[in-house]
Amino acid sequence: MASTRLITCNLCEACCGLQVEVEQDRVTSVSGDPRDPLSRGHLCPKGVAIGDVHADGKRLRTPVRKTATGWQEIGWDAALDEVATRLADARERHGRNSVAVYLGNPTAHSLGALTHGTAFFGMLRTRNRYSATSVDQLPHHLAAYLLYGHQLLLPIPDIDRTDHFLLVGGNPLVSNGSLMTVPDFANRRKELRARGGKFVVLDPRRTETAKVADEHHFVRPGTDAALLLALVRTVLHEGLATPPPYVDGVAELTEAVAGFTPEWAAPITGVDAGTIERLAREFATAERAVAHGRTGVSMQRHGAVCQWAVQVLNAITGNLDRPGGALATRPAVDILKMVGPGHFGVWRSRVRGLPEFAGELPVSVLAEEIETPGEGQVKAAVVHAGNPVLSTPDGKRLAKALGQLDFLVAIDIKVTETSEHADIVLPPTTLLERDHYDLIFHALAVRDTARYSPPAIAKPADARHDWEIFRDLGLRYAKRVKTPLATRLRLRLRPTVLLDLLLRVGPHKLTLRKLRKNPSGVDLGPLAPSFPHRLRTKDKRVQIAPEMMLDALAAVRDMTAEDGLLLIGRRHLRANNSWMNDVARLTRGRPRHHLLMHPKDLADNGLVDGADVLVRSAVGSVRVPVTASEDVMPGVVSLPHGYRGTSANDLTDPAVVDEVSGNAVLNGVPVHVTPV
Ligand SMILES: Nc1nc2c(c(=O)[nH]1)N[C@H]1C(S)=C(S)[C@@H](COP(=O)(O)OP(=O)(O)OC[C@H]3O[C@@H](n4cnc5c(=O)[nH]c(N)nc54)[C@H](O)[C@@H]3O)O[C@H]1N2
Ligand SMILES: Nc1nc2c(c(=O)[nH]1)N[C@H]1C(S)=C(S)[C@@H](COP(=O)(O)OP(=O)(O)OC[C@H]3O[C@@H](n4cnc5c(=O)[nH]c(N)nc54)[C@H](O)[C@@H]3O)O[C@H]1N2
Ligand code: SF4
Ligand SMILES: [Mo]
Repeated sequence: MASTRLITCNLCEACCGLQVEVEQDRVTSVSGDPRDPLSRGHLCPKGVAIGDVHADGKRLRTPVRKTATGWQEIGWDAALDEVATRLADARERHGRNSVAVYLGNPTAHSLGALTHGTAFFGMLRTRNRYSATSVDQLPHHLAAYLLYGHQLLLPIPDIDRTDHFLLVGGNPLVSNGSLMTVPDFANRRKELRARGGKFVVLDPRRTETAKVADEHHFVRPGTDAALLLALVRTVLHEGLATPPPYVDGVAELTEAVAGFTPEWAAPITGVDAGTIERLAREFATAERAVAHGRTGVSMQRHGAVCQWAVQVLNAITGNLDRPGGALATRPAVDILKMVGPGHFGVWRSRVRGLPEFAGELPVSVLAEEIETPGEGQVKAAVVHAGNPVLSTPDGKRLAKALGQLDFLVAIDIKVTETSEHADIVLPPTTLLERDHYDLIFHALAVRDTARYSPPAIAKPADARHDWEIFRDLGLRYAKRVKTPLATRLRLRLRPTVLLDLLLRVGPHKLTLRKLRKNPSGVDLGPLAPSFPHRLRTKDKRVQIAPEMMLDALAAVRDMTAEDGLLLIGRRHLRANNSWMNDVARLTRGRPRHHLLMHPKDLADNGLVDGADVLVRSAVGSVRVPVTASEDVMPGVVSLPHGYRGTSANDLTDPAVVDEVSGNAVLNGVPVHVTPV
């Protein structure tokens, strides 16, 4: 007998409400839930495949241990005992910083990993904490921390009410939005057009999103800081600035950006000076405008300056904290109260001296921290829901380093390019078997809503949820390492008990009961102004020109027009980072991990459309087929990340980071392409 269940998809940031038909433990069909106030019936091909992740024959159902003859299934008690013992041993022998932690992307998409993982990882008290943040959005958090006083106080584009949307380095038609949870982007874009609004995209590739924009301009990868500062300079220089009264430092800013003229930026960025001036004027004079910069401008050499400049552009044009501009959300669970405001550079990495942010080090230093002997060397590691061998710079080197560890445990649903180096893999249940409330992405959405979903499929008796894994690891570890009673008690509470508490003390005073009664979600309304009182800065004011950013301008000023091929990434609607490339439903048709190159560059380099080519960078090479495309800017090649054997991160270089934040530089990587 089939039954219909309502779930919240957690595969990307869009949080779509889905209706799934379930027969025993199988999903037989999936559709969008039209009653969801945020996703409004939207779903994408990955959502359709959510049952395939669950049904995957290669998914681990029990813990496995590596032996000389291959993986051996072991019971939960034996696995958890061994992991807790080995981690405690490493700490006793080599100190607490000898145990590293890497948290991958799905961590942020799991209720139980957030409620219980944070407690367990806190118990390890290591400074060697890493996550996908530093190959993704670290510059956003740093900008929010400096300007608004909290790493998670990220103003979100009010796309449903704006008249002018300027998007730099994002592809929401494919990604479904990022740091801007925006399901159903296609229709929201249509509504913007119907209101008479304008949509402008700046991207080195004419992407799926760029194709539906009113205007698209190619930008040379890694040069957006020059472009954005020239926009800021034009607004200020032409007297178009209308910052809100709680913004300080506009005079210092005006002086600091005086030299960043459109004429200077044009040859560097490839966007002509007249266009830069016009874009600045149109943005500043639109009734309601908002700029948003995403991964294209955060995983690049001046990522922090870019994300700061995006905030500056919104603020000086009066579009910060106003409808149709960028506004702080007011989610049912106030994550600003759960997570600290952040801190920067309180300690530095042992080998290279890169700064921590909010307790994490940039993952670009992980391999060297494992390889380099001495006090504080990483000897053991926990990888949760991550695949850094494919997702972080010079993954090949990291794989080798992981192989040298005394002990590695991976908490993952599969044996992957990363977890294959583990001694033990602990597999949690999948989304369909556990309840879900999106603690993070409700707080980053273009509309305030709240949705709780109970499990759609009962978990087998011997399976463990991720929170149960953390609970059982934590309680075992606490037998070896002195642990506060509060932590031990917290580990024993179910995530839903914590969730109910958080909802009750949240700004909307909701309860789990109320959410259970409204399985398609509760609408809490459009984003609303809340500054300056919700600012977390000490004086409730915004210092728009923080010293750290002004200091960083010197390096931007040194930029010159350069040639040579630069590598950028690419996402596909039917792929999800490194881990859904083996779902049959999604991978039918032509392979899509080819290199895109402009026909002129093909000819200049003596290459043939469709042939295999060798892409070489400072750290490595990959062999892939090349496809001619006028959709990439001349001088740019594009390769998606996340593919075994042709990993883009065999080309990216951990030695090169955004000098301000330490974020990896994954876009704008110098490469040579030759025939094979
Ligand atoms: N060159 C280049 N590199 C990039 C990027 C790029 O654009 N270009 N993008 C970067 C970005 S934005 C990100 S976020 C990172 C992602 O980097 P990572 O988070 O390191 O990698 P993912 O590919 O997301 O791997 C997720 C892992 O979690 C496992 N998993 C899935 N569901 C669950 C679950 O419920 N529980 C557990 N425990 N495990 C689960 C999957 O099997 C997979 O192994 O990659 C970054 N790397
Ligand atoms: N289908 C699908 N959806 C996803 C994911 C996925 O793998 N597949 N991953 C999820 C994750 S973890 C994230 S973080 C989000 C990312 O969400 P987005 O950032 O919206 O997604 P991307 O496709 O990486 O978009 C980055 C864009 O930046 C452009 N770009 C590259 N270099 C530069 C540059 O130097 N300057 C400028 N201006 N642009 C540049 C690229 O061409 C690309 O179009 O997507 C999420 N959603
Ligand atoms: S857009 Fe994202 S949340 Fe929505 S169905 Fe697709 S993967 Fe799931
Ligand atoms: Mo990401």
